[in-house]
Amino acid sequence: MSENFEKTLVLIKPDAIQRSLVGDIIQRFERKGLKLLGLKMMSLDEAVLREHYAHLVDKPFFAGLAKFMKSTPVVAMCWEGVEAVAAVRLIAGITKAREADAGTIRGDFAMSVSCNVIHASDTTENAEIEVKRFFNSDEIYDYDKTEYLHIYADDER
Ligand code: DAT
Ligand code: MG
Repeated sequence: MSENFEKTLVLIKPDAIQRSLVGDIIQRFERKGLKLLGLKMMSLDEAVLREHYAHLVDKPFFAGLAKFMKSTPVVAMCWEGVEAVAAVRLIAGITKAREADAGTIRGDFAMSVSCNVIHASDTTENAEIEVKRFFNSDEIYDYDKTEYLHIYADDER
């Protein structure tokens, strides 16, 4: 397998859970051609949120962000593909959902800065850390996705 294959972490946030968008969101990643390696529902506590949002703990909105992220369980997913981290960020759309491009998940499903339906890892370094933060190694599945034969050219796989 090409070294360009990457794993990335996506969280479906509480606003999307409340608004019954889980299926629509998963479908976007499936239709793109990404491979699902891990999927589970989980509740996040303050400790994991302080770690996950370490770059934001000093912001005035952090308390509200943590309360929101604890308000329901989230759906955690690990997706794989060639340069998957950037590809997933692209289809996620920018943080401020009401300005996100139409066709992106945030652009199509959300209006808010904080209630923006999904989290997606922003760099390959962070993706590695974040997949490990939310998944044990035995929760990441290794299998052949036969569809890959049609998703990538021979020299991309
Ligand atoms: P992203 O989720 O696009 O990677 P980020 O890492 O800067 O954006 O922020 C993480 C989350 O924190 C973001 O999805 C929503 C929330 N957030 C960011 N900036 C905010 C703000 N100015 N006010 C309220 N919530 C904010
Ligand atoms: Mg981020």
